[in-house]
Formats: sequence, C-alpha cells, structure tokens
Amino acid sequence: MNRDMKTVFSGVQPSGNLTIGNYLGAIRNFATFPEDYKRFYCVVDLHAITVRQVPAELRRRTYETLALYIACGLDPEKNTLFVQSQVPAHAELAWMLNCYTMFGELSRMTQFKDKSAKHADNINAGLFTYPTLMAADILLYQTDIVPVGIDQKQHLELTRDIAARFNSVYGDTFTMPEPYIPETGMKIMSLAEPTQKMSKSDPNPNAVIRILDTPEEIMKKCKRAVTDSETEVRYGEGKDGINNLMSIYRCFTGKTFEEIEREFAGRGYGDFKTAVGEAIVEGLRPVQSEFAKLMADKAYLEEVMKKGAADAAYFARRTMSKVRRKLGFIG
Ligand code: AQP
Repeated sequence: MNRDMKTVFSGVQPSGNLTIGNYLGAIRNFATFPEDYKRFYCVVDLHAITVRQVPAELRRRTYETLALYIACGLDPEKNTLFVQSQVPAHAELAWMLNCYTMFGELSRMTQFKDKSAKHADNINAGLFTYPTLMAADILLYQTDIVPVGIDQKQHLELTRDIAARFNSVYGDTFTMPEPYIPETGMKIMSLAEPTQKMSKSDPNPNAVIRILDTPEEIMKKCKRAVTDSETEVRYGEGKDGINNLMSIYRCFTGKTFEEIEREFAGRGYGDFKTAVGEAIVEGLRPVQSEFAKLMADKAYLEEVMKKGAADAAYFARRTMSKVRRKLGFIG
C-alpha cells in the first residue's frame, strides 16, 4: 500500500439489531470517504462476546451487519469488508498491546463503567480490555482516520496513548490515528430516556429505532418518544427529547435547527413526531430494500467475507511482522 494513501478503519459490533444511532453516527459516514483512501470496515464480533451472546443470533447478526454495510453504500470491490474473528492478528496484537496498557487507564473508560453496571453478573476481563482490542483493530492497519460516534472518542484517545507509548519505546511502529466524528448525528439518544445514548442492546423496545424496523414500528416509536410538558418545537436546554428528535430529523432531511423550528412553529409535538417518523421511514427505505436482496444470497456474503479477510490479513501481517521483530519474538 502506498503510504501517501490515507487509511480509514472502523467497525460495528454484531451485538444487537443495529440502530439509527449506529447508522447516523457511523455506517452512513463510512461511504463518504473518497476512493483513493484505503478503507477497512470490520464486523467486530470479538468485541461482541464481551457480553453474553446467543451463538445462533451472533452468527445471524454478523451476516446482517455485513449486508447492512453493503446496503448503506459500501461496495465490496472498493472497500475491504470483513469479519474480525476471521483475521486472528486482531487478537494477537491485542494481547501484545495489553502489556502496554495500564490498569488505571482502562479503569477510567466510561464504557467499561456503564457496561459493568449493566452486566454486574459478568464483569469479565474482556469487557475491561475491550479498548485494547479496539486499539489493535485500528493500529493493525496503520490507520489515519477512524469514523466513529462521539461515544467512542475516549477509546480513540487511549488508542493514541498506547501507540505513542509503543512508538516511544520501539521507534516509529504505528501510525497515529485521528477520530472522524460527524457534526450531525454525533450522538443519537434513547427515545425513552433522552439523556442516555441509544444503544442496540437496550432491552426497552420503545427506546430504540432499528435500521430494519418496519414503517409501522418506526411511526409508533416516534409517537411514543418521551418529550416534555411544553408544546413548542425548539432546540434548547431541558428539552432533551425534542432536541434528540430534531437531531434525527436534521440528519435525515438535511434541514437546519432554525428551519425545523420554522417548519413546526405553532404545530405542536404530534405533527412533529409524525414528520420525524416519516423522514426516518423514507431515509431507511432504500437501505432496507437493498438489505433484503443481499440477505437472500448468503453465498455472496460469504464470498465478500472471505475476500475481505484475505485482504485485511495481508495488511495485518505487515504490521505484525514489524511488531514481532521489535518485541524480540523469533520468526
Ligand atoms: N447512539 C449513537 N449515536 C451515534 N453513534 C452511535 N454509535 C453507537 N451508538 C450511537 C456508533 O456506532 C458505531 C458502532 O458501535 P458499536 O457497535 O461498536 O458499539 P457501541 O458504541 O457500544 O454501540 P451500541 O449500539 O451502544 O452497542 P451495544 O448496545 O452493544 O453496546 C460506533 O462508531 C459508535 O460510535
């Protein structure tokens, strides 16, 4: 690979049916990088097992996540689309980087704190070292740019700290990655508790709009979304529910907050919620129809995975041979 060429890496966990948060904060933006960038997009199944998964569901969602990548505009001929567990170098580098990551650093990660609270009966070591695996994912490909939602910013900063630490001991080994956080759709919030992030593993079905929800489900969830006791569609403090719906509407329509406020002046929340639901339904329609076609052809998806894994493994090997040599491993 020509090092003048910028490298992009990102991933999504197949840990639940994907939400419009995953779509607006991450996947939709993956397709915006120009063709002269080397682009790796991974289904990060190793990350998903940090919380208990039902194996058959994990397998199904792995296919689905890959199909959604393609349905959202990622052409497998132009992007390296692959499944993390099919490239063992991710786990190998993660182990090595664990030895260059401090306990105190991992203890400060807010995702670890949040997920430990949610899964108090299963606070496993993988949940704790999740960010080191994420660092391995990114550093393995000498990544320059990582498109993620703002919730992942802290992990990105840790990745940079780990890379800098390793480079300072062993000389220039890893490229220093930069997060790419989109201005719109930075953080989509739960429809039931708009101060919390919308998460695909949220057990409350009304909190989350999934990319594959039917139009009826989307309309129903929008209508039930928690708002406030006012009636004015206005972006402002204390209006978390409305702010979130306005952000979603903005992402799907391209309108500014001022335009949205003008559009719904004097019309109340009912009309606004209907419009938000319709914008989501329309925005997702082409993705859903492409997804259905792709899921009907498993053999094609397997071919994409295989080709993607081979391509990713080629680049991963180059970094691994450098890392192994620097650490003093033989061969
Ligand atoms: N609510 C969100 N708003 C904007 N971006 C979001 N992302 C996730 N939720 C939102 C972005 O989606 C990408 C993939 O996320 P992930 O699957 O790696 O894990 P996550 O951030 O932990 O996502 P979830 O939906 O909350 O999954 P679970 O419930 O399994 O933990 C990331 O780029 C993330 O920023």
